[in-house]
Amino acid sequence: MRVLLIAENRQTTHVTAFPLGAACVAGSLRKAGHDVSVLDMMFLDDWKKKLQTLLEDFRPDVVSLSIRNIDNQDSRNTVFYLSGITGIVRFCREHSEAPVVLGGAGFNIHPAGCLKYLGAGLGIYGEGEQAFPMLLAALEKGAAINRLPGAVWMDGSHPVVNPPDFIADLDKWVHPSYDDFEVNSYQDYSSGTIPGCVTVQSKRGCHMKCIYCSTPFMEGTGCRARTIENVVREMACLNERYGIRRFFLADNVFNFPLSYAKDFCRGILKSGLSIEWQAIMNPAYGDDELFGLMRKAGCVFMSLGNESGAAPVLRNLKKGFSLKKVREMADLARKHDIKFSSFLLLGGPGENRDTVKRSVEFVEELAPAVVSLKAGIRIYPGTGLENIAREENQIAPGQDLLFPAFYMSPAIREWIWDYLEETCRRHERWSI
Ligand code: B12
Ligand code: SF4
Repeated sequence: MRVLLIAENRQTTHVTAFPLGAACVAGSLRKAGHDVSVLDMMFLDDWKKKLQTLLEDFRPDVVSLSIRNIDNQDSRNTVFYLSGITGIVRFCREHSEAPVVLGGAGFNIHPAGCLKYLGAGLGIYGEGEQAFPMLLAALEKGAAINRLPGAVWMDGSHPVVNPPDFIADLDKWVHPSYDDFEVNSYQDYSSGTIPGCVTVQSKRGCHMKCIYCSTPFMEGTGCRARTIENVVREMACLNERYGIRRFFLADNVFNFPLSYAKDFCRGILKSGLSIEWQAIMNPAYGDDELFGLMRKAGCVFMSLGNESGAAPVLRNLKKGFSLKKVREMADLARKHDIKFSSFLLLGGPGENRDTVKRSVEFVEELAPAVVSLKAGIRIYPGTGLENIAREENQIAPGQDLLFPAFYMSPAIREWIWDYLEETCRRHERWSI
């Protein structure tokens, strides 16, 4: 089939995020024998012109849309990106009769809500590599789709969502088609705090139980890893073919399993690649050997997801690590010359004036290169935080969490923003 795949994200918050999900889907569609055309909107000035040309010249049998973010997860300056995406779906409908299939990390937050809101007919919940070709095969044959894993469709005016299957063997299915994207532009364009880079992913899934997180739904609770040779080969190929030397590991938790993280670094060292990379680290796992290996292998920066500096709040968020461990990780990073950012996600259950103050003091003591302060936690459907928010009437009965809603401890609501603004005025590289 002729499949048009649109990567809609144009956000440059922190970084121009490489559309790795769309690249993975493009790769699997090509492998399944489809004729694929990709439209990446990130660097386009006039997407309508380009999209119209593609719809008219390529004449897709199916139009598919990769949705990365539905909102900016920001309780103070909330932006609901999905409203902008309605225009893209409408435009496709006006210029083509092809069915529109949705997918992506943002779509996975609330597949039923996205499908209905955008007025599209079909979607894939979860990973697209295996499920999307299966959906296309069914469409081609005119077969039923209601038993396909991850299939999302409209039954009259009601969206129906099938549970996803998680890919067991990532090596077999994950072959991102980087060639379909302007990888060099992603490396060259630095928009915010993170220098331009290209993303790679070595594993999926997270076993942790942080009460607000959507990842276990999207990627499962078991860790599934690619072989290290495979990931390193991909990075070497990007390096040789396009001169890519700055990478971002898109893994939710780079440093788990610890032995895998160490082997990954050893794999890069063995390959002789001269690159720089950064990763998202959970403070729960790490030792001197890991940090030494990371630095030698080219890691220059890590996002240390400590979220709070007050033990009772960490416990309530079910973060699964201690403040002692966070300090140890920061010390190791400093020792091995890896810069790091710290992130405070304030306002969770049990947060009060004392815990906020302790968190700020804790981060001052850590002295990261960059600090990001957020108050109010986005309530994602199906999470423990949703249950707490409902019990405390922070969300109304029946309130649809497609639209951004935030948990905010009542004890800090009145004064938190003034306090954070004042805190940022005292610290050069801290921001809200
Ligand atoms: C790495 C990451 C980052 C890095 C990005 C670094 C970089 N250079 O790219 C950093 C930390 C900078 C970041 C920033 C932000 N992020 Co972020 N990020 C992630 C993370 C952990 C992984 C994304 C990724 O690359 N995944 C790898 C690919 C392979 O997976 P995928 O995109 O999901 O694609 C698969 C499926 O979705 C599906 N699929 C994808 N497209 C399509 C299309 C079709 C047609 C089909 C059928 C299927 C399909 O198949 C793919 C392969 O299996 C996700 C969490 C997560 N678990 O997904 C959050 C996530 C995407 N981020 C999120 C958000 C909100 C943001 C920010 C807006 C936060 C902020 N306020 O700063 C910014 C926006 C950045 C931007 N410019 O867009 C949210 C989005 C949810 C939402 N509310 O909309 C997520 C889901 C986290 C969460 N809360 O659960 N992020
Ligand atoms: S460690 Fe990260 S990805 Fe895992 S559940 Fe917690 S916040 Fe989510």
